[in-house]
Amino acid sequence: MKMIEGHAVIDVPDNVPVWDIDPYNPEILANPLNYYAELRAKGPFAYIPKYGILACGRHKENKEVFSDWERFVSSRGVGLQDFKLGKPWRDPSIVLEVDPPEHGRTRKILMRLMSPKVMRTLADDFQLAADRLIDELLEKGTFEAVTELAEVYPTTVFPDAMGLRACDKRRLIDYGAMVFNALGPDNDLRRKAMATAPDIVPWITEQCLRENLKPNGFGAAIYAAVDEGEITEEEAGMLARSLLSAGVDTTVTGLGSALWCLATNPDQFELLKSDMQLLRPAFEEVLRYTSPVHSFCRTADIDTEVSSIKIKQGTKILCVLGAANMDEDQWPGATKFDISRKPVGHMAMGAGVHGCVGQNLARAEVQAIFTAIANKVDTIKLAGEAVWRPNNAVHALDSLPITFTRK
Ligand code: OVV
Repeated sequence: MKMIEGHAVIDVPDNVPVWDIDPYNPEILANPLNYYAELRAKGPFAYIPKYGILACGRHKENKEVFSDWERFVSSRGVGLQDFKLGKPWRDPSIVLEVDPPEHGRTRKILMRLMSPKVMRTLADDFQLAADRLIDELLEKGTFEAVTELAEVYPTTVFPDAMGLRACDKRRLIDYGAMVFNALGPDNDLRRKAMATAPDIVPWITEQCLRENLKPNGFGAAIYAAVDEGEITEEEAGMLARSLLSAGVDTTVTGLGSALWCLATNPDQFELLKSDMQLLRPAFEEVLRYTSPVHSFCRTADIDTEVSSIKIKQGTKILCVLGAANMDEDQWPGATKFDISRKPVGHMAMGAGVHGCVGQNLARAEVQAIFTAIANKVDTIKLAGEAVWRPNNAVHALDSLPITFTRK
């Protein structure tokens, strides 16, 4: 059996075009729109010979593959590596990298922590922190929105909500970036990220222990499930690890992209200020338009068929969520950022049983920041070039110079 990047290489299925491209090329990762459009134009799937995988870019197939956990499993890994054929770099996540019915048992616990009811108890603290940060940035006028806003806010409110006793902003952000880069091939991006593992991983593991989590946070609530006999002590540590893996870098990315959308679409910012009802749809449109998680894989666990294409057991499918979110057939005028669009069914938080479990928390953070901005800021302007940072699974800004003027 021929292997590439830890998975079996499949033959080209009938009626699937071969596309000689590297989706993990840093230039493509930084500015992916042309790649997204070309991938959709190829048809339901394209075969990528460099990795021996199928990629899908249209909304229809992305939705079908992502929603069907029985045929397209997560337990074989959601990156290029097939966990059935080799051991991953860390123990598999007990919520992301498992299938039902096991998945339901662990997911249920995280769902409870992230319920709208729990979010309401956090709202005042989140708003206070957002108001304070936006006031500080208004004092500065011009600032670097990635390091001074996007990275600051989640690393202020999340460790508190989690109940972390120690807060190392850099390690929290870099761990997320590492976990997401690890989903790609063994390229420079992955190797550079993994080089930080010996420093970061033991620190993360330690923060996930019961004694390092304060009462009242998400961490303590996870350990309460141990005391109820729902999960083991070790599983609690693993669930805490999931929150630290997926809860920081993603929201940092989403906030940076939200600022970029407002700065580059002043008419939409005016619209938002004039109608605060648009606050939530505005964030959904940010998600659709920028797709913070640009791609995730699934693995076909049986021989099957999607859109009349035969897919063999063991096939890795690169689901390019960013491309699905720009599909004109699903979103007319897709390349326009339009906060009145209400893009129900976007793929930025996934779909189906594995849909982002922290989405209420992400929305609560952005709600607080958008509220503070809409109340206090008159104009948002780019003060320099926006630069994107390549990552094998995340589409994030590297730098975003911004000028705020006061209302
Ligand atoms: C990168 C990522 C996304 C979602 C969940 C997890 C990780 C996890 O560790 O559970």
